[in-house]
Amino acid sequence: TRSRALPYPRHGEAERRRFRELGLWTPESFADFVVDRTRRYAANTAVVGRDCHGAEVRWTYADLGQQAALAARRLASYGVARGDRVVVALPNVVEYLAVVLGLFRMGAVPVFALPTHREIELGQFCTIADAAALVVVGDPDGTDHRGLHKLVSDRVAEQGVEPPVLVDVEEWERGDAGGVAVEVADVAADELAFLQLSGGTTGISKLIPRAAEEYLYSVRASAEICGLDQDTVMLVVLPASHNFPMSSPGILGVLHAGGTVVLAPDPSPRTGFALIAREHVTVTALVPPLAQAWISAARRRRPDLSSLRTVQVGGAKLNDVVARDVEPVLHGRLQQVFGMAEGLVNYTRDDDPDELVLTTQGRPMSAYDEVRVVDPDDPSREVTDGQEGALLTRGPYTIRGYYGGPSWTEAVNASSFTEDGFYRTGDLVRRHPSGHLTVTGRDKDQINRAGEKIATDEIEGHLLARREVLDAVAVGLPDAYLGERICAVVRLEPGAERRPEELAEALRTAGLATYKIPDSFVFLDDFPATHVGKNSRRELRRLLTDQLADQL
Ligand code: J2J
Repeated sequence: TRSRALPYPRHGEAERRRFRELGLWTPESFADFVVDRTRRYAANTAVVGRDCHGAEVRWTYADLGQQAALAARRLASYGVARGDRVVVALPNVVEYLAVVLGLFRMGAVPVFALPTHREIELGQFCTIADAAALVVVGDPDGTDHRGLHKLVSDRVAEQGVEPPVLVDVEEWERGDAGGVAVEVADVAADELAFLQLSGGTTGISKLIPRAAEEYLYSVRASAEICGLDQDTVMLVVLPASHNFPMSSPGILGVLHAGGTVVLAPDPSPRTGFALIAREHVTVTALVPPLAQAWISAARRRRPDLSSLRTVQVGGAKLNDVVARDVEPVLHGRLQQVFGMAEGLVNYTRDDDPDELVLTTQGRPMSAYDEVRVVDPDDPSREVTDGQEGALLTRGPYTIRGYYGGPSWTEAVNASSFTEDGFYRTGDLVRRHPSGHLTVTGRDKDQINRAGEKIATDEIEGHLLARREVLDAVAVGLPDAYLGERICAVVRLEPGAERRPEELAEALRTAGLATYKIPDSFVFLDDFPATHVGKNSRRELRRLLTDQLADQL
């Protein structure tokens, strides 16, 4: 009864033909991928981790194939059908893999949310995607998922969309599988396969449409660059549904190659080190703050990290000083990864000179990635190598537009892509003669807090919704650990009391994910004056950032 997936902007016909002829794009769908790899590597260990009850689980590829089939059957018993969008908001438990592969197997379309998302985010995802179901699991934080589902449903219904059914993985495991076996779907490689989340520069979530032919190309290319094979053991400490641990080369890269995925229940060095020693982990992916925390813990505890061959760091800019400590302290060779869920992923390579590995964020994975570094004030002009410019990109696995009805995407697609299909990344970079990129800054209204992307607009919007708040600007302040932390600068009604805790609580109650709640508040009676113009909020943010940074 759900609507079919919407059409969305895609590569042109000539390009599609070219990528297929070049052998970059293949006819393999995600349903094929699940069936093929779980058969091909049947006896290998696919997954090690905890289930949602906290019990240790080890699945072979054959087990994983069965678990995916069982998950598909259970999802079908909730009414999920081929082509349906399903919002998955699960932590790093083994059921996450069963659900995602189960959805692929039945030709349904996962929407990759985070377990930390709340009704504002989940409500938007369900509305834009017209989701048939929301998949969650009881968690140690004691999230009231029934309550959350009710709040999400109310928001979705307000938009005139039918609310999703709630699928609680913990509950379904108590009952029997129910229903009948679900067949492997006959899915075309160019169909919408899943929706990934964009970091976001606007208050409205942007959903990223991905199809097997282009995405699996990036997975295969990444697995090759990173040398994955059946002996690979990858520790996943970042949220499994984030694009980095999913595909760079991530979980999908490991499953492609027949290696083992080890899911860490939490990202602490204690948990990570124990799993690395026990499972002989060969590769892991970290964001810079975690790399820093692991380095400092490893210096104190001297864990056995001898199996670790590669430590990937990405998602936010890695400090050069921290970069130098990775290899000596964590044992694995550093690989910097600069990617985005919209497409382009850059890697430093194993045989790159140390200087490039330490000071750049890598070069594009594909020879067919097109990179333009342009003058931010005159995007028609490319800057020369070594000069800072705005990064635009186009290529075989970079999207051409976001997903959703015209009211969600029209404006955002027009501003995020050039007329000739380049994605405006919003990143400022310097290109080296070797093609390596160093990220030097950002030209988008976004805060990167420990790799989590937060749209300044969104925080400001929720603050401005309060009657006592006359003006609000969210800025990212430099933070030694997080990279950036969120500071909300607020101008209150004359006479109103300054109660930062109350404002933070108000945002929480409004239903915003916790990682978006400002770390600090600054109250000003007057905001610095800006030139009037449509970018004045942006200018105001810059002025305040400079002003506050000076006071640090
Ligand atoms: C500086 N900024 C970086 C880096 C991402 C692999 C790795 C990361 C992501 C990711 C991903 C950075 N140095 N090494 O999807 O497949 C910032 C940039 C970029 C934005 C994208 C992957 N690595 N960034 O982080 O979609 O600003 O993807 O445009 O979450 O993160 O964020 P996201």
